[in-house]
Amino acid sequence: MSATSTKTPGWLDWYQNPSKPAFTVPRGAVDAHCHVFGPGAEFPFAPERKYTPCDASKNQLFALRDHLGISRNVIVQATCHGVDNSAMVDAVRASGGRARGIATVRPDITDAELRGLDEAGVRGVRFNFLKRLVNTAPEDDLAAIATKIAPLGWHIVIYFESADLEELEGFFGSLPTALVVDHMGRPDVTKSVDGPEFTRFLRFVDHNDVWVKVSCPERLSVTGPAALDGERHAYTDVVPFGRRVVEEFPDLVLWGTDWPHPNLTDHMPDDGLLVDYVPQVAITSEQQHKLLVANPMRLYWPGERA
Ligand code: 0GY
Repeated sequence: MSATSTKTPGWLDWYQNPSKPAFTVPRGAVDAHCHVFGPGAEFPFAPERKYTPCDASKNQLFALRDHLGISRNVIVQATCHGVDNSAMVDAVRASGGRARGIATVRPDITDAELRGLDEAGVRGVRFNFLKRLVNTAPEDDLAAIATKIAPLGWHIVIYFESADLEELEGFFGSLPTALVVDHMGRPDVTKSVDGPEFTRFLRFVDHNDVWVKVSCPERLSVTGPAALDGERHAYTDVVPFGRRVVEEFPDLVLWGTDWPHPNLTDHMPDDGLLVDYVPQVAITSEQQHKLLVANPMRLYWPGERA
């Protein structure tokens, strides 16, 4: 690999040999948030990236999918690849219809390029508002992208910090497509689930065309314990937030591993144990089926049987 592929100092690689989950996911389960990184030698990372990861290839992702008992993936363009969607598209194409993609595009993308992405299996774009990940695009540019993708029936995945929702929600409400929020809008889990910040988020979901990923407890947790060493009750401080969203919006929730877990600095979770987090937030088998199968199938494979 070239010198430009030297990993960011302190980078944690994804967990090798994950355990088998104790929780058996329902048949047809979808991992609706994961990424591929490179491999860098084949798909170089973007010059404007904010981090350089380890490789995480499509075949490694598909092996994890099979190991966890999952059927399908939604592969979200990672910021380390910028607007070059080729690694993600290559993975989606190689999945044989078992993956969909979320792209990152510029406002000057042509309709023909968008149709090419759609044909490959892309079903949305991601707007990222985290300053540590991207140089945030002006709202005019994002609105132009939204106008271009809306006729395809795509949606927009939004990634933001909870403290920024107040400023952003007017813009989000003006967008012409469904929205999918990453990681529950990144709540500060040291605050109350009934407090003003999370209440604002729940009302935002209620008043708009919004789906929510109840993902990334490993990123949001402050107290842990971590999904390591056989721990079956990981991330207990995040559970009330996930549970609240699943209970209020059972038909609008999605779940994903977030493999290969970019930018974690504390620990790298065992993905098998991460699956065991699911029944902590989706308690009934009906909730679990909606979260893992029915909802993602409706959004990403409408009309197809799980
Ligand atoms: C996530 C979270 C992160 C990174 C990215 O595309 C990315 O680089 O999404 C993060 O660092 O919080 O969803 O994977």
